[in-house]
Amino acid sequence: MPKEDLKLFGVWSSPFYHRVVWALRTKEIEYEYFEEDLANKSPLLLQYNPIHQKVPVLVHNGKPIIESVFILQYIDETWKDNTIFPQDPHEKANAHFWAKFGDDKLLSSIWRTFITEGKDKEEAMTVALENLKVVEELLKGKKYFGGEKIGFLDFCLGWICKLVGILDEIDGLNKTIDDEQFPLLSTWIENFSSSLYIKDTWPPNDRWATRLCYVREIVRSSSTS
Ligand SMILES: N[C@@H](CCC(=O)N[C@@H](CS)C(=O)NCC(=O)O)C(=O)O
Repeated sequence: MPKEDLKLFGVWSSPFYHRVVWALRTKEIEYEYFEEDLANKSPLLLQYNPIHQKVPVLVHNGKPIIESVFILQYIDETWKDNTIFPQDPHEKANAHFWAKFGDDKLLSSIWRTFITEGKDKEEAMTVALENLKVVEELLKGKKYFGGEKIGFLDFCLGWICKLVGILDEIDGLNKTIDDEQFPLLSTWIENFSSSLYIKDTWPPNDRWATRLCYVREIVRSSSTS
C-alpha cells in the first residue's frame, strides 16, 4: 500500500486536538503535525477549515476532516485495527451522547468555575460537581468508559485528567475530583493518564497554567469592557 499522506493541524493547548492525537497513537498511525498559532492562523488551516477556522483538522490524502468527534470516527472507519468505537449501535449512539455532554455541559461548567468569581463561582462549582457526578456514574463496573479497553469516550473526556487539577492548583483549591467523592473518576484518571499512548502527550502543567491564566484575563476584561 502507498504511504498515507496524513497531516494534523492542532494547537498544544486544545483538548479537542489531544483527543485526535490519542486516537492516532492508539492505532499507531503516523502523521505529520502542524502547530497553529491561533492569533495568526496559517493559510492552510483557513483553506481546509474555512467555515469555523478551528483546530483540529485532519487532512488525509488531501481531503480535510473537521470536528474532533468526526475525525475520531473517520480514523476508526479508515484504520480498522484496534477499534475505538463501540460496535453495538446503541452503545455507539450513547457514547456520542456522552461525548456531547462532555463538550457542551461538563467542559463549559468547569470553565465557568475558573472564569467567574464570588457567588457566581460558587454556583458554577455546584453545577460542575453535579456534572462530574453524572460522569462518575458512567464508570460503574468499568475500567474505561467503554468497558475494559480505552476508546472513544475516554479520548473525548480525557481533558478532565489534566485540566481540572490545573485549575484547582491555579486557584489554590482543594482537589475537585477527590478519591472520596469521585472514587471511580479518580481511578480512571490514573489509568488513563498512565496508559502507554497517553502518558507522554501532555504539555507541562506550568505551560498550561500560564496559558489558562492568560485566557482568563482576556475573558474577564472583555466581559467588563
Ligand atoms: N467542536 C470543535 C471545537 C474546536 C475548537 O474549539 N478549537 C479551538 C481550539 S481549542 C480553536 O481552534 N479555536 C480557534 C478560534 O476559535 O478561532 C471540535 O471538536 O473540533
